[in-house]
Amino acid sequence: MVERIFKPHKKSLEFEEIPSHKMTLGYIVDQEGKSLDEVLICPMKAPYTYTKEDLVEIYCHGGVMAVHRVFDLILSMGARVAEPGEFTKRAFLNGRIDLAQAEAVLDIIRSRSQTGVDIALKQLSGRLSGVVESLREELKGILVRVEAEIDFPDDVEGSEKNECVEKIRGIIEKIEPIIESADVGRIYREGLAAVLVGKPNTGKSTLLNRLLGEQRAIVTDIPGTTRDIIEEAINIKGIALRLLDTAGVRMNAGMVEKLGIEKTKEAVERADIVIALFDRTSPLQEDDRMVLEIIKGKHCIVLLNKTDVPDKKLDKKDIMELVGDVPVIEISAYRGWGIEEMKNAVVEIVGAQRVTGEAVMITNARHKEALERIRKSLNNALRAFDDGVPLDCIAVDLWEAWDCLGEITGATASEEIIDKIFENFCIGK
Ligand SMILES: Nc1nc2c(ncn2[C@@H]2O[C@H](COP(=O)(O)OP(=O)(O)OP(=O)(O)O)[C@@H](O)[C@H]2O)c(=O)[nH]1
Ligand SMILES: [Mg+2]
Repeated sequence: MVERIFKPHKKSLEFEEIPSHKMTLGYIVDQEGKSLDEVLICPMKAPYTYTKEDLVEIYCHGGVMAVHRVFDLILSMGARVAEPGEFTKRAFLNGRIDLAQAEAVLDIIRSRSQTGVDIALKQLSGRLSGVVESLREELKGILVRVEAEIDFPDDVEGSEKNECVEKIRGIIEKIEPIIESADVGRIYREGLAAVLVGKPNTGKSTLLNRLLGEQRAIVTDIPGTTRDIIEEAINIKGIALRLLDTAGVRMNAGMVEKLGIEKTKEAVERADIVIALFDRTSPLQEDDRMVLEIIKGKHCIVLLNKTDVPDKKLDKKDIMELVGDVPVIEISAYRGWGIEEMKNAVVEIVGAQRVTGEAVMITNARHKEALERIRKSLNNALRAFDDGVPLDCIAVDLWEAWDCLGEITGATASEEIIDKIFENFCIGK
């Protein structure tokens, strides 16, 4: 089709002569010969393309009109808009990438932090798939032995069983750290919900503004300034944070403020991490105790704000005793003191140190769920070996684990799973 609508600037050049994977300049022209835009086109011959099929890319000028004119022309000539994820789905169906790699493409598009992209890129390069494939090979070795023993029970020695048990244990040991990495991985991909809480006037909005580097939230010395939750995205040392500034928590609040406080409590419930502020210039009050109550049991960082004021009425030691095993950091949101230390505490909570190594990480809930099922099946098999259960029953557990491993890379994934994955893609890609 493109040959009918593309006129190269070099008049003598026939469309078929344009080399694959090379850019050529020309016009897109409609049926009447009218030029719609000056463009670059890049024909790409199979199999070295995204989908392993013949592709052509057209680079229009930016803006809306030029793109629409070219787009409408192509549609009027019989092309159709790609379904969500269709290109990546074709790449998968044509065997260029496996399912885990296809999902990595989605993760790259959606990632909200640099590290999230790094993890997804590793997955796209086949790191996870490689591990899954090698685990499948190992499991296949075990299955071959178990099946052989079922078919020819007299030919197999007793030590075989011990060896299988050892090998299954080995697989479980390899799976466990990957499952554990999922929570950290999710945080890198989606970002971490961090909520600022404290009684009114402790400096929550000042801290939000400080971290954003702009005057986003209104700051006044009137307690109860923030009423509704303000959410902003920030990045702390590679970790994407959805930072929520909330209404100050206090006992004697008016109607509107009370509603705000309810929202604060809900936000704390849902948060991955809570940053609680206390004002060093005032002694601990009933409202502060209410805050301490709300944050109990959460991943928490405690900040003692306004350390720039010499007259301190709140003792760090007292607070440390009250909160237990939680970092307590002295800051001045106003002056920007202690902010670096606070950021390090956030990184520590997220467990970023686990990302830097060469270990395989997963970010995807589907992969985690599949790995958990594999671990369960393998543990069932181990227990069955222990209880002397007949081998054909043990084989069922092992086959189940085998199938689940295949679900991750798509080797044994059902059509339903595959469709669901690609539905999440944006149009086209
Ligand atoms: N000296 C000093 N003043 C601060 C600091 N941080 C905030 N303040 C002041 O404290 C007052 C309250 O600050 P906000 O940031 O509005 O406090 P908030 O916690 O958001 O208050 P609510 O929205 O009412 O819950 C303002 O007058 C700020 O200028 C600080 O580090 N040092
Ligand atoms: Mg505020």
